[in-house]
Amino acid sequence: MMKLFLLAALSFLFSGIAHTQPVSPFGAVPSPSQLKWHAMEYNMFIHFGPNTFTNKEWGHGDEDPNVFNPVQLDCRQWAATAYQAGMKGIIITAKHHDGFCLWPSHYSQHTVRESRWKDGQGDVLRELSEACKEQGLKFGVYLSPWDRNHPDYGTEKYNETFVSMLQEVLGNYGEVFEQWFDGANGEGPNGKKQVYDWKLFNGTVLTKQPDAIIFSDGGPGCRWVGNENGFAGETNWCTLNVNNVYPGYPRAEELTRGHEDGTAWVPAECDVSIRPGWFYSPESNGKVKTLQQLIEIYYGSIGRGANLLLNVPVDRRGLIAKEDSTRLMEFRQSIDHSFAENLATPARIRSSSRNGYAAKNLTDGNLATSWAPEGNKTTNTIVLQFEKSIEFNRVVLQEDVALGQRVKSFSVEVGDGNVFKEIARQTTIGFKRILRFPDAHGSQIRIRILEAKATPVISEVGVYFSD
Ligand code: FUL
Ligand code: CA
Repeated sequence: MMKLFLLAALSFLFSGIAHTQPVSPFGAVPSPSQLKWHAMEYNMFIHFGPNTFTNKEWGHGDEDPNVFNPVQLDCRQWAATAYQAGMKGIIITAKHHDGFCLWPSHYSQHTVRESRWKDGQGDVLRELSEACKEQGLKFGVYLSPWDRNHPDYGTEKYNETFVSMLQEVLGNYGEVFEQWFDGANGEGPNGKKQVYDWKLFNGTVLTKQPDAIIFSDGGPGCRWVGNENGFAGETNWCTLNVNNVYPGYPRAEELTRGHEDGTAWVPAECDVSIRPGWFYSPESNGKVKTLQQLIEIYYGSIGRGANLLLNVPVDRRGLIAKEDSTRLMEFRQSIDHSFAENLATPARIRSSSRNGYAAKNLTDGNLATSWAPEGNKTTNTIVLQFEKSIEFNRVVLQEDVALGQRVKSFSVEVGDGNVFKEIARQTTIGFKRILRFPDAHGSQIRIRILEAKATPVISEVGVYFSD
């Protein structure tokens, strides 16, 4: 009798557990390193090299290496600035199109070793990778396949030369979080022709740095957003049909939005410069982007689920100029101020929820816990109930992208009692979606998932008032 009772109790227990079905992944999903990359959100790009000293954007590769002489170079100043700006990593142009190597490469005669900087004994990658480590930042490298200096360029041998250079930058400076491959080529119809061996390049990166995110027009780690203004599409899918996209892909506008139902997870990265050019020039000292411009870029990139890679060109001394660092600090303060207090934290949340995906997970500040509705419904509502009327003008939503990107459209409504008024409507959410709207007041906020490709899974909801 006792045995029977135990069995019955056990089967009851198990049936309870059976109801807690984890949500299965949908479509293409990110790798663990892509998930970590998403969480970084905001990184610094640094364009630095002979162009810094010659007022050029695309050096020809015939520059005297002695033009490169940043006598006050201090990578700790760069890293401290990036850190204080709230950035998580720095990506440096180890070699731009002019072919000049910021490290003493054994595979080139056009490097820091040939310059008079530190009597040819310097190594910018060494100094920067060490400064990043000290500051707790991640380190990344840009290496241009297009090379206007190297004698091998335009011959079969060049692919091997480029691989050897990659092995140096990826093998000698510790962990590299992102490898940036520029798709630009200005050779023109009568120029040198080089067929790049992308398979070999990508394979080399992943052999040397298995966790590195490879940036190019088509990934595989992350993709160019299709413009250099800092804006992702209002609709932004992290997925891409990778077999159709290649470096130099002409239909760049597709990269701005991604491909819904794309075969691989290749999220967008918005690269944009804080000045009009990518490299420093004294003429651009008065042309650093305004605080308002940077704020628009923030909402247009991070606010649309992309990462922001903001270029801060180091000057001729080898320092970040005060015009740029002052603006970076103003920008950081402004964003911190806007998102200082999540008003959603004390709210009571009403919603249908699946076992193991409770509504309280939406406001626990933990991206690893999430809410999902009961059953397999693709539409649903979440109501945040406040003790008294609140004033707000920002809503932040984050999908649990570890399980794929699902939401196609949603709206935000405000209410008191039973009447709700729509204040915003948007399409995709992805890693993060920030909505901005005029000041709204009410004791209830209703979020409606209007269309999704599969059961929506949301990790966090934020409500803010920015004055
Ligand atoms: C482009 C390059 O041609 C620019 O000089 C710059 O490096 C930018 C980030 O990418 O393709
Ligand atoms: Ca959560």
